[in-house]
Amino acid sequence: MPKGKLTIVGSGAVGTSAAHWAVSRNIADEIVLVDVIEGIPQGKALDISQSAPLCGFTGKIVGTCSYEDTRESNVVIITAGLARKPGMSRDDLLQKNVEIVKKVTENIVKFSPDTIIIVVTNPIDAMVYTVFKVSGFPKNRVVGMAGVLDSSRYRTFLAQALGVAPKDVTALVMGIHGDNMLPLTRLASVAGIPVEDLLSKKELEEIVHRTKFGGGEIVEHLKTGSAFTTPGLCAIEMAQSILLDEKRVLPCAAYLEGEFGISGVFLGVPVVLGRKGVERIVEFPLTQEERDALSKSVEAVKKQVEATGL
Ligand code: A3D
Repeated sequence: MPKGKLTIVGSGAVGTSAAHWAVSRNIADEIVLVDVIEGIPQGKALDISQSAPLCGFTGKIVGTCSYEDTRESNVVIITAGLARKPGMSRDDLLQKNVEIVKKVTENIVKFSPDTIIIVVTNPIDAMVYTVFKVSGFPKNRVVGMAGVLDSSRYRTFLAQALGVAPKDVTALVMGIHGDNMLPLTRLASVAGIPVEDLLSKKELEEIVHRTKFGGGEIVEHLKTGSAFTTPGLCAIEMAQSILLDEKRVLPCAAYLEGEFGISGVFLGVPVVLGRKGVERIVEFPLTQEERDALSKSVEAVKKQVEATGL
């Protein structure tokens, strides 16, 4: 059965990582890596293609600066734009990245009017809105990556504190990709056992705090950019669920129209991802405290969206 065509726009750190994971997981028949800098996507695609005999990739990988090559993509991941440096917030990237993301979206829509777009460029909750507005796509075909990464960070820190295998920890982070995100302690569990029964309140508070600032912690170490290996994998986790119609339940920035009592913004919520993109938002009851925390996320996202001028 054909798996489809995947385009990754932006061949920097995250785009290259995404291409690497897509090849190692063999999730597409064709992978197209795009950038504005001549030579970069071509060289990187060639390098990655030479891993095929070792990892079992059976498709084709193309590096290009021309959107002609992206024609009829089934899924497009947008990573084009500036990344954070120490001392910068995600909001500092907004104005420059809005311009980049607008241009990229116009080109994608021109050659792949039926595609599903996964947005990674920061500040993600505003960039995914930008793609939604500029593309004119229905809400199921535009989605943002952040919750998969924040939840994976949360699960990692919980597993480390508990001394257990990370894959046995299940946890959900909702809301904005920023300081006001909402790691849900109430729902985190290890093999079905609530973490609240295994860790103290203080330990859990420290883990929640580290999760919220997990991206910044990496930026402080790297100094020249932000996290890329796991962000690339998270985008591929989403692309794979769409291309292979896996119907995974993943936390993603999805457009809300009344779910969780919120409308008119993209916000991190659990969704079912399949061949049609965001096939369903999984709504469940929140406590008053969680609803209040989510409201703070909504206010922060609205401010970002206002700043885009869209
Ligand atoms: P970087 O390594 O600088 O790569 C960005 C690439 O985009 C460069 O190769 C640029 O040449 C390219 N580019 C710039 N303008 C265009 C354009 N118009 N068309 C095509 N390509 C273009 O950055 P990165 O890969 O580390 O990060 C990329 C973006 O992802 C940044 O905005 C990061 O903040 C964001 N990011 C988001 C997350 C989330 O969890 C949401 C995680 C990590 C990074």
